[in-house]
Amino acid sequence: MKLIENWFSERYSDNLQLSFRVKDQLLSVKTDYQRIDLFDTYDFGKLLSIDGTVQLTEKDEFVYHEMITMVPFYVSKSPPKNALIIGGGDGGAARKLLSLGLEEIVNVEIDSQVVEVSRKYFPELSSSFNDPKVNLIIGDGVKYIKEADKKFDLIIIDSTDPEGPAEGLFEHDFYSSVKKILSEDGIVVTQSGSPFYQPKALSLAFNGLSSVFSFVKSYTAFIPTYPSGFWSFTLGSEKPIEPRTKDVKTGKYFNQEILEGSFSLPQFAKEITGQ
Ligand code: AG3
Repeated sequence: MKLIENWFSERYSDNLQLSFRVKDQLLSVKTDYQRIDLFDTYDFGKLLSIDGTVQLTEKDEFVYHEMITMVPFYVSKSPPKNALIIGGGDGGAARKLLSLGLEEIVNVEIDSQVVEVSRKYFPELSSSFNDPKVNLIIGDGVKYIKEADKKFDLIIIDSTDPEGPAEGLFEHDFYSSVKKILSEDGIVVTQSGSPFYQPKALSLAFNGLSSVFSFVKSYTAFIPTYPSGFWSFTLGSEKPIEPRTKDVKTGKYFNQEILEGSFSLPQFAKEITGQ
């Protein structure tokens, strides 16, 4: 008879958490940057957590990875040919970009252990790192962007939340160095948190990008394993951000209607972005 059930919980506040019943804990390591845990959950398959926050699960990673790649791809003035990913050590964003036909992808992840864990437990996502079109660099994204001597059509900030090591990725100075390495029609996207539970993440990203770029827009997606299940992303560009109206590929979440509809924000979210 089994007497003990095991659960992993992400705590949202002192009074609220989301719990996953787990079959097993596959890994727990403290790296130079953060704590990484991996669980085998009943409902969502393998789950990767960093510092106690859900980063991805096998079952719903497709929503996040499609939305952080396909939306910027299909709203940018001309189709991006090369891209820079900051974070994204699981390989999920790079994998989607390859499927969109990008010719060159630089992926800068600060923590080599995220890559190692993903290679072992999420081989489908991390297989993108074996593609010769992807250049994986283990290093500090902020430093890379400051020193880069080439331009990118698409820059994706696939980071953890702005509490902790990723804080600097939501600041004006960082966005202005991003702008310097974007090509003329280029576009940047960042994950910007749950509008309901983390309004500060969204306002930081929106205001930070607005202090640097002429055009800034936020959009949202349904991601069941992130706080509140309602997640935001924010784009910045020097060119108008307009959804393409034809020849748009379909994903498992993404389609033409989502491309347009994800920019319709509930009033409370609009107000966070000061609109
Ligand atoms: N990076 C963003 C995850 C943010 C989740 N936040 C939370 N659970 N509180 C996802 C990495 C996937 N490539």
